[in-house]
Amino acid sequence: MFLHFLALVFLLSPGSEAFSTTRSQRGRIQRDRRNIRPNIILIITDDQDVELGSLQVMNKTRKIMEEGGTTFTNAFVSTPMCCPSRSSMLTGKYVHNHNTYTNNENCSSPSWQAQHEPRSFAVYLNNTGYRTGFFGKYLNEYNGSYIPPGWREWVGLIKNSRFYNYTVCRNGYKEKHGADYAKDYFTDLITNDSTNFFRMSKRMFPHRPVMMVVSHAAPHGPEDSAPQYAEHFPNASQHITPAYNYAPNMDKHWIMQYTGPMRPIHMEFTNFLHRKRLQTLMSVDDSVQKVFDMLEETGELDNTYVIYTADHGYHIGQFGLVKGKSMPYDFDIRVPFFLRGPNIEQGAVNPHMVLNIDLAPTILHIAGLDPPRRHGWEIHPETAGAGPDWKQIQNQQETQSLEGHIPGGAR
Ligand SMILES: *[C@@H]1O[C@H](CO)[C@@H](O)[C@H](O)[C@H]1NC(C)=O
Ligand SMILES: *[C@@H]1O[C@H](CO)[C@@H](O)[C@H](O)[C@H]1NC(C)=O
Ligand SMILES: *[C@@H]1O[C@H](CO)[C@@H](O)[C@H](O)[C@H]1NC(C)=O
Ligand SMILES: *[C@@H]1O[C@H](CO)[C@@H](O)[C@H](O)[C@H]1NC(C)=O
Ligand SMILES: *[C@@H]1O[C@H](CO)[C@@H](O)[C@H](O)[C@H]1NC(C)=O
Ligand SMILES: *[C@@H]1O[C@H](CO)[C@@H](O)[C@H](O)[C@H]1NC(C)=O
Ligand SMILES: *[C@@H]1O[C@H](CO)[C@@H](O)[C@H](O)[C@H]1NC(C)=O
Ligand SMILES: [Ca+2]
Repeated sequence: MFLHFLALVFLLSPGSEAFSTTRSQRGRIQRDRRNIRPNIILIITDDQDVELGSLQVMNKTRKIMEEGGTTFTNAFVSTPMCCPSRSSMLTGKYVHNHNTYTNNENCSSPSWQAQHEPRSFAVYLNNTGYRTGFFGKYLNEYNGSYIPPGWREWVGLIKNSRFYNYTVCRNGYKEKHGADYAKDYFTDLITNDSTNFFRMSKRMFPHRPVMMVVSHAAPHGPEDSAPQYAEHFPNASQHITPAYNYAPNMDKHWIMQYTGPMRPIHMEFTNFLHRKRLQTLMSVDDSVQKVFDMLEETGELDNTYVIYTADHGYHIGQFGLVKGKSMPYDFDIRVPFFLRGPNIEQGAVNPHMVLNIDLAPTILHIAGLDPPRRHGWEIHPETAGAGPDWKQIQNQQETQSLEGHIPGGAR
């Protein structure tokens, strides 16, 4: 923003003939830009923790999203499991209103397809002229037999996360991938496809805003890293938090009362798993950099919002639980949440609570649409840096969320 301002001042100072031509052209482009609604890019990772320090190794992402945007330090998902959380992200609804309670039953089911999927944020954005694209992991039971409504460009992974030997549905056609890094590595494939889509959209339809989702498999299992990162972090130990191997816990729910301390072989496994997860995230870090570079190259950086988050957190040894998610504790419900873009304060930290159900309303708000009644509440870019108005908005949010808690109530 500051650099942008400097450039403007520079351009407005009197100069040569050549200079004034540039100036008027630039001025026209600036004016045109102001009339174009912002682009929105949502980057999602699969099973990425906050508590186990996975962001510590993502230097590029932190530079772009943390230094370049606002960090929400109290971001949570309402249900820490893949398909339920993803269904909430798409619709802005709590699980008890979209009825996807697990990764199997009702995940991408006929009832989901009939009742909820036609009301995802993509549908509203496409209907008002956004060029929409989805790239990557969708819902665990998605089988590639259809293209979900609202997505103009669709590269959806069939079934659960994989890095090699997977099939995607590419605009209706099933495309099989093998295990050749240069051709098939999933993180790189969706990075290439999404950035190409954005560039092509801007070339062919320079006046239309783009909304795209880049939905990574990392750091989910099978944790296959790119070959160049396969030896990284030999002794990484960020997962050894105060809760690591703290068990049993008689003051917690029944599973925790029965879960005892890990054996040495389990602890060795936790170190191995943590290392593998970090290795896969290096390619996501590169991906975020590629998306950022593409935005700079196309001149769209100043008119683009980027959100980075995950479908839920993760545990590796916390309270003696060797690995996994779906527990109602900080390590599983907390997620990374960064937002950058026009009017978003850079380097700010916002401690107020945001949820996965706030994503859809936030995206609709940024797109200039009046969010239909949902459970979540939108983040306003002007106050995202926890400015003076935030509290008022937060109060509204709390009122709304309470109403949303009534099953079968506000939809
Ligand atoms: C991230 O940056 C820090 C500080 O410059 C450096 O020590 C570390 O090696 C970097 N990590 C990676 C994975 O590049
Ligand atoms: C699936 O969703 C339907 C309607 O949305 C609901 O009636 C049904 O109970 C759900 N099934 C399960 C197993 O939750
Ligand atoms: C894919 O899922 C749809 C329902 O969403 C179902 O009708 C169809 O039979 C499934 N196809 C395959 C190949 O499993
Ligand atoms: C996008 O919206 C346009 C205009 O409402 C509609 O014609 C088109 O079918 C929609 N495309 C998708 C993929 O939903
Ligand atoms: C991919 O499939 C091939 C052939 O079945 C197999 O040899 C290879 O180990 C698989 N690779 C991965 C990473 O799954
Ligand atoms: C992605 O693009 C890069 C640069 O063009 C290329 O080297 C790489 O092989 C591509 N990867 C995939 C999986 O398409
Ligand atoms: C990792 O730990 C091993 C055994 O403690 C040690 O020999 C090695 O130097 C460490 N590697 C790094 C890169 O710190
Ligand atoms: Ca997940």
